[in-house]
Amino acid sequence: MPCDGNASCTDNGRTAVCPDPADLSFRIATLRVLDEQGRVQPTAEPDVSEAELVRLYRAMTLAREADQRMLKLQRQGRLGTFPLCTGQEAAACGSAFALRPDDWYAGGYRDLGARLLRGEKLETSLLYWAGYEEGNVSPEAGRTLPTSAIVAAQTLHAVGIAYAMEYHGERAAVLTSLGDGGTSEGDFHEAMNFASVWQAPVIFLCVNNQWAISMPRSGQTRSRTIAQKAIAYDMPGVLVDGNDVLAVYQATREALDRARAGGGPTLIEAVTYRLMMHTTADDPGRYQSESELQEWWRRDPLPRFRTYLEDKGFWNADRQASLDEEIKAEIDAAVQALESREGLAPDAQFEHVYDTRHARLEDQRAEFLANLARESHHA
Ligand SMILES: Cc1ncc(C[n+]2csc(CCOP(=O)(O)OP(=O)(O)O)c2C)c(N)n1
Ligand SMILES: [Mg+2]
Repeated sequence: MPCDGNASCTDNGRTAVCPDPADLSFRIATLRVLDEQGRVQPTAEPDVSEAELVRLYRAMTLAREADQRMLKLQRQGRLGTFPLCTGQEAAACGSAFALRPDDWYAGGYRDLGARLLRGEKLETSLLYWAGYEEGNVSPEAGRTLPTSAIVAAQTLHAVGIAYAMEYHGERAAVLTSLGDGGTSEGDFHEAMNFASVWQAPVIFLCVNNQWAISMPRSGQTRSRTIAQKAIAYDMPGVLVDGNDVLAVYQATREALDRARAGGGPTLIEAVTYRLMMHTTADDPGRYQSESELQEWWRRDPLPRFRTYLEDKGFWNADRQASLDEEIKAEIDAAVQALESREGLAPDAQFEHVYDTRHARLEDQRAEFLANLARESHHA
């Protein structure tokens, strides 16, 4: 149950994570299950089996380790530019963990853990960021849309799907995720509006990582919370500690249950932090304060969830060691599969734009190839 701000949100770190509900002139439900040390608030603890909790922890760990390996690959020129998800595993994994296979998922570009939980192979994610069209296709992930690099566009797709399901009488729901910067896009507001008008079964998860590239959240909106934007659309808005995987799971689960039962959309704000660069093409040292970064590393969602699992007797150093080995082997295999592929032609970017070849695009391709030939001649 979302608390009223009194029960599970009273530890010292809370005000740095989300505003005190008492400071707001309206009511926004807030939710936290694990405090920053990983201690559980028993009345808020969701009922999840040991095996399922371990599956969730594994997905978070795989996302973190894959992210860090991808960074090395990119630095070695073996992978394209990509956005890092380190620090945001609880938001991505906790939300996707609440989905059923017959629900849809329409994510953004920083949701690796969610895609893995949906069943996408790591190799497919690597193919996407290496520029292969096949990276857009992951039948193993079921009802999961391809990665959206267009900020907030996926929220419209999600509402369309949710409306169609409602129309056909399907009792399933859609989860879409976007960033704090995405809430400045018209697409987001159009999506929220029609989701509400149609009472479509869709959950908007805003992963507030405090930054839109170098633009801080304060330069994005004057709203004290992003969750409160739900009020304008007359839908529930929930503020969760986005580094608390159980809180994200619980909030998403309740919103999904409500949506499937005909209760309409929900906006969830998961407050977290981008611990690495925006993408590998960014240098956050130019705009991010070191002390703020350190403050958020202290709230790292992974050790926090691990402490919870250890306290329950579900986890220990031996299990961690074998998981680390298993994950390393999985990542090695995915990288090997990527690198055993034939390389992409330099003009591969001109394929797949249209179903049939388009004269103007073909002119651009010819110009591009001519430039490339000229440059390599000079070199
Ligand atoms: C429609 C659109 N405008 C601009 C961009 C360029 N762009 C890529 S990521 C980004 C920042 C988005 O920030 P946020 O929504 O907070 O997500 P985050 O990257 O922090 O996860 C921008 C402006 C884009 N991809 N799509
Ligand atoms: Mg952001």
